[in-house]
Amino acid sequence: MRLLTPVAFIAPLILLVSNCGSGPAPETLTPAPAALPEAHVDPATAGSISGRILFEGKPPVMPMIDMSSNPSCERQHKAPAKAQTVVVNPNGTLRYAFVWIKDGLIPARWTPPAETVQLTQSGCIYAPHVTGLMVGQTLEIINEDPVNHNVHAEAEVNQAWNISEAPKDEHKLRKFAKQEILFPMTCSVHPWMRSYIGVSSHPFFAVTGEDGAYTLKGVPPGTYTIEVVQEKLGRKEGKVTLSASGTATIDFTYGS
Ligand SMILES: [Cu+2]
Repeated sequence: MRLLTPVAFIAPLILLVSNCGSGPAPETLTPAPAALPEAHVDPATAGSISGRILFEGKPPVMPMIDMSSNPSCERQHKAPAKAQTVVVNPNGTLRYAFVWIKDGLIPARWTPPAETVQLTQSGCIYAPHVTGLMVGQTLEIINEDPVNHNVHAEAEVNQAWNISEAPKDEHKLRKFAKQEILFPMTCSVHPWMRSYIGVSSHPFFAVTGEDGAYTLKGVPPGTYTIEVVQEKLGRKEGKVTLSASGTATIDFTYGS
């Protein structure tokens, strides 16, 4: 057996001693950036901002999605599914428009809700087509299909990622660290699969539904820039002033 020399015994002891010095701890050398104050909304003066996202002109015809390359996907649809790139509701409004307060809020740290936001792969289509959630909130990704999907967050401000999700797999949970409005969520297996994610640092955002309307509730009084983002038709913004306990309305109109 090889005997250890006295030096081999002493060296680790010297290292231990040097680590117990009385100098400043490393973290005190680089002060943390000033944290934003926690957001506070006075319910006595909060109001709401609402409106509709209108579409003027002839609605574009959305193509049928060709799933023939994957019969397991195709079999789940009685009739071919339509692309959801531009969806005009029967009342002449736009569905799947993301609306949010782009500017005007006092800088603050907003706490995300504990509830997860679900994104489901069903019939090899993402549902909902557009999803909004807060920075730090959990996105729960579900695969209801009998096929493998590959969930690809094509984020640019946030870290992009690409994960596979097998049928009946455990739901994948992901959070986003930064505000980013909007970025595509695609599937590397099925090229037609495409949805959009909006990550907001505050809770004042909405995605329009079948009525093409939105309401942002619990907003402090102030003057705000409201922005609408539509994946194909682009961005529009407008200013609105909300009085204490008031309601403000701002509509946006896209055209063909
Ligand atoms: Cu897929």
